[in-house]
Amino acid sequence: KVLVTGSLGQIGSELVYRLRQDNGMDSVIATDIRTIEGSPVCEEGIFEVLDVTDYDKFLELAKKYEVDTIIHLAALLSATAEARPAFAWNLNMTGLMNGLEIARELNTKFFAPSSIAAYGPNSQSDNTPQDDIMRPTTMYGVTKVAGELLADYYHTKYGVDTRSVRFPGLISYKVEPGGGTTDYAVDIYYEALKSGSYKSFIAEGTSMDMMYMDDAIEAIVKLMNADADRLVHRNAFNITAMAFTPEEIAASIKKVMPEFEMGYDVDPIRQGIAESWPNSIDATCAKDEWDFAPKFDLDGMTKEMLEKLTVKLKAEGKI
Ligand code: VAH
Repeated sequence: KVLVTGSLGQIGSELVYRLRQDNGMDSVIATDIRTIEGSPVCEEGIFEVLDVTDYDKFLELAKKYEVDTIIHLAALLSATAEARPAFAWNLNMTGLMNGLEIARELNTKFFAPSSIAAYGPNSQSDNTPQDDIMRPTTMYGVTKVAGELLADYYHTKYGVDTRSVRFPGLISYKVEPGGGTTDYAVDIYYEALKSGSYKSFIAEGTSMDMMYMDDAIEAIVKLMNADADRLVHRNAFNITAMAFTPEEIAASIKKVMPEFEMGYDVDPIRQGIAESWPNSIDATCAKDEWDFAPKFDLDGMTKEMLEKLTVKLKAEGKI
């Protein structure tokens, strides 16, 4: 059984759906700090309210359901963390430490995502290698590097089976992301359909790694099922499907919606965060050690997003 924290989030909601599909409705203990009326995450299968900073409750649930894997997704993303750095450190690191301690005590597998945000301005900018200098200048990035070091420590010192990936920006249509810097690449699809235009808060020419959510979910499942003997790295593997700038995703949308108009209203805070991250990272180790193989490129993602969002926004009466 798998316990998932942050199950109502952008990644959690899709991962819970996939794991319930793969292994049965009662194979997943979905948890989040809140409930959402009508969400299938809460209303189908097993759902428990959990604040991951509450060690006793976290341990109680892991024991009650005799979980063998913990997938810890509850955390603040980059822009939110930058606005509330002390709170972000406490949530991101206390939650992670609790999860690792419980994984050690109950001998479970453990996954908590890192991010391209773990790199900083003096990391190699293009095609950043798996093992490069990591001195991020955002609180989010600091929690991601600290998280990677903690997870590797629990593997080396206690033998806990910890595994992780450095996610790029994730694009999806089911549940909107919250508080990320790459969220412009999700917002643009909603606005293209709702208003036919979008004002990007990230400037032209700013390249960042991105991936469609289906590839991200497949990556988590594939890594957690990979043969441990093949893993040279553990926390955390670079993964990416593409890297693009705002004008490039706009051009991709224009191929489907020629009238779409792109504008810019740059947010200096999120632009500053974006500029501290790599333009593109290298995912060779993930491909070599556990056969990572993303399926969606930019035009494939644009086609899927516009099709699925049209259905969703029509059902919600928004277009
Ligand atoms: C963010 N979507 O923008 C997340 C992610 C690489 C970006 O970490 O904070």
